[in-house]
Amino acid sequence: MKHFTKVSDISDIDALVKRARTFKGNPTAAEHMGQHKTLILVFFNPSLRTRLSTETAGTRLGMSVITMNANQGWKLEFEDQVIMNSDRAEHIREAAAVISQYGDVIGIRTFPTLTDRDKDYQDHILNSFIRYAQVPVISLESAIRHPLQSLTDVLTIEEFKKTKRPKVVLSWAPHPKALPQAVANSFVEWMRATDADLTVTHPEGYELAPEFIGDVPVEHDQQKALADADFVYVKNWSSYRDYGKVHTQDNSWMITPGKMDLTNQAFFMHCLPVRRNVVVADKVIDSPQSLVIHQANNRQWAAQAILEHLLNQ
Ligand code: AN0
Ligand code: CP
Repeated sequence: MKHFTKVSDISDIDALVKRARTFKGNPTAAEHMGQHKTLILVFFNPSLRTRLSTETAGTRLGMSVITMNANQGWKLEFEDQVIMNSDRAEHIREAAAVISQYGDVIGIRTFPTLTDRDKDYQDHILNSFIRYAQVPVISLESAIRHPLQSLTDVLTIEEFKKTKRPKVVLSWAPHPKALPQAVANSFVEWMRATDADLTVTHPEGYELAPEFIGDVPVEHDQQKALADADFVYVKNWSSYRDYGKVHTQDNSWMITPGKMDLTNQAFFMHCLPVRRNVVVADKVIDSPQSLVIHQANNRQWAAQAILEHLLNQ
């Protein structure tokens, strides 16, 4: 059974991006293919873009869409052979099997613990759903990846790039809260699978997991990294090494007009939500070089292409 949780689930990224662009030009291109099929989206934490874009995508394919907010009150047990006398009222084995009785595709959104690195990097919650579900599962952002966002970002770069192999810089930025590495991990994973010249820049201590960064060049001098960039993708993440910790909120890492001046008139990208004047200065996010709303728009076409891909099996 096909699932969608990571780049290696896709054998032909170009074809998928092409299909997403087709949907962008013609949203009703496959308006009946999901008829009489149900999409069930389960959110263990809040979402604006992922929720609305995936609901829209399912509806445009003719699917019925049910969204379940599971961030309050629905406490699932994921461990096996436990005596279930805590506040966890239902086991993942039954929960995933039950959802599969009603849904033809299941989407799961979950955040990491940011305290238990091993469990997070096994993607314990998402993989438990996959193990016990009887239908295809889509990751709506897991503990360590955000593949719908990354597919969107590949699509957006494809639309705006002026050279075949653009220079793309992923820059860490400050943030007051500890955030997952998911968006950064996934972005690197997808950039490595496409034709891009990627550099990652972050302060010491924010190294990404070795299995994600691979041999991608890392430059600790942000200004050096930004030189001649065509795309600047900005995201905060907490430490992987000192797991889940925020070492610095050094605001000298914020993206400012002066930093964008170092680039090759680069486009500014961010997955949103973004903290203005912490991560990026107003002048940059409000400039014509900012692609953040294009990215949000593209979420629906990426989701539509993925849903069609999973229904076609
Ligand atoms: C989340 C994160 O960094 O993973 C969601 C991004 C899609 N961001 C926040 O919680 C602010
Ligand atoms: N970019 C993104 O996934 O946003 P949400 O958290 O609002 O879904």
